[in-house]
Amino acid sequence: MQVKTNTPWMAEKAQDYPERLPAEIAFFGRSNVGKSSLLNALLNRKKLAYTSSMPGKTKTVNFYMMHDDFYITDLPGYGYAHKQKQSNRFAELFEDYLASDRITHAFLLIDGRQAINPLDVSMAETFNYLDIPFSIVVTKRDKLNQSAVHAIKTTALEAFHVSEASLYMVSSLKGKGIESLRDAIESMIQLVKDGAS
Ligand SMILES: Nc1nc2c(ncn2[C@@H]2O[C@H](COP(=O)(O)OP(=O)(O)OP(=O)(O)O)[C@@H](O)[C@H]2O)c(=O)[nH]1
Ligand SMILES: [Mg+2]
Repeated sequence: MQVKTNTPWMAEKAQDYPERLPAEIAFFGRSNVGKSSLLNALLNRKKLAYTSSMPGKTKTVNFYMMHDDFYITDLPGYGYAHKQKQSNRFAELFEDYLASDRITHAFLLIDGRQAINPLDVSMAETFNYLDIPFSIVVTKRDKLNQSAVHAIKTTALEAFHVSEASLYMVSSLKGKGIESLRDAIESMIQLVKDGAS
């Protein structure tokens, strides 16, 4: 899996999105959960997508064009807005993007160290409502011991009503679980291609 261009196409509004490609994989999740870090880990790149320990780093829909004719999009985090004006802007950005009918598969990232947030559950409900297939990715696996891993798995399966096959545990920092997530994305893309031919 390789990125075509080093700079993403950045857009806030639907009219500014790039031309569609056969598939689009999107990373959703609360601010600071590790979306941009995961993208870098998947692509084996250290600083492709900007990351920060301060929440609110990503502010637009960032489209990364991949060699295999699909986009991965990195999104702002929800649940964090410094100012009301920004909060309204983000609400519109998400509304537009979700309604765009572009998303082939969404990955909903949750931080393994935190309790599942109602915002995450409502995000999953929105995917279901809009018929957007999604999987859950538990991030920062390196911060969890064995019993915490077990606990978050059980709660996540229940909270999001997904099967175990749709739950990934990753550490972008240590590279754990990255390979199997990459494989899963590649299989999804292959399926889309097979369907199109
Ligand atoms: N320990 C650990 N820290 C991580 C991991 N992934 C990300 N982080 C840290 O979490 C913080 C946030 O990472 P980002 O990738 O910028 O998070 P984001 O979800 O893109 O954040 P926004 O763009 O603000 O929504 C950074 O300090 C990262 O170094 C991980 O696997 N393990
Ligand atoms: Mg980010």
